[in-house]
Amino acid sequence: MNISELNEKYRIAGEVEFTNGVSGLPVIVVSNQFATAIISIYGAHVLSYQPKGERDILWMSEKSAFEEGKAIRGGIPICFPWFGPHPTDTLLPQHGFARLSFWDVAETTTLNNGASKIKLQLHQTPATTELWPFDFSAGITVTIGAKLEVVLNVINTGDKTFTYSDALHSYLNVSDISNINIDGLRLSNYYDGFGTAEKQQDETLLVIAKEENRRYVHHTADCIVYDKGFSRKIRVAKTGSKVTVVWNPGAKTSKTIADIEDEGYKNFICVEAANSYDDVITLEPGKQFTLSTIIDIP
Ligand code: TA6
Repeated sequence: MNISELNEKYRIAGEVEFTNGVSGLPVIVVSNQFATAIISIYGAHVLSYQPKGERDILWMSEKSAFEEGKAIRGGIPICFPWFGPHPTDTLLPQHGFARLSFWDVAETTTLNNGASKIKLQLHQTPATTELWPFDFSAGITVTIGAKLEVVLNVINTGDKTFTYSDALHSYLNVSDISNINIDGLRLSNYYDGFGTAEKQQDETLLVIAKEENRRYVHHTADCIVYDKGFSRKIRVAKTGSKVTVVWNPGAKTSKTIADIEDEGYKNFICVEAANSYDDVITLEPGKQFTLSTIIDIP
């Protein structure tokens, strides 16, 4: 559907509008009593969520590509049907094809409490089947209210059991990485990057003083990012996930990532709800599973 067809079918006057975003990629602009938000149809990707009177909760790279075939850097990329490199073929796209696909708009609704609900869907296509030989229906439901909720629901619509990993790869907007610390991870075990040695975090508040790529396992608690520069805290809650990823590339690695400004690493921290490691999801035909993240300023 083109922009005018989308507006005709799914526009909610004064609340939900479809338009061409950067480089013409179609986006959904939401504005209600709680917040404004922008969702890219490419990737079913929340680009911005700004509660009334607040700075954006999500970070977006000034150097992000907005181009079919490339991932958007910032916001909330959807990693599916694998998180990180493909488990057996590293030539396949990192973090799967969901963030590189155009999704279908399925629903726009105003909820009774005034929040806006947007639903997008993705099914197998010949291109996805080449990368991942299964029939599926994936839904992303974004609710923009006093909290931002992003829900990834996956249904096995085929006749073969499949296994997948996933993540809601939230980039949180912070004043400066040296101003923040993260609560909610104490006594959790984690892997460093893709390493195999499991460590335990002793400290209550995690300070990010260098590159970090921690995958906390058996972790279901909320994380709170305290940001003294912006005088706020961001809470990241989740359901359907036992792995929490905390990622910041630090100064050196940031310079090697083409779509992040050299100093860009200072302004975000990723706190991600994931199913990975011993929490990958196996779905028999007809079964479904739901992962969600809920982000707010408590
Ligand atoms: O979630 C952390 C991570 O998996 C890191 O290993 C890092 O590579 C990051 O995601 C970004 O991945 P991307 O493919 O978007 O560059």
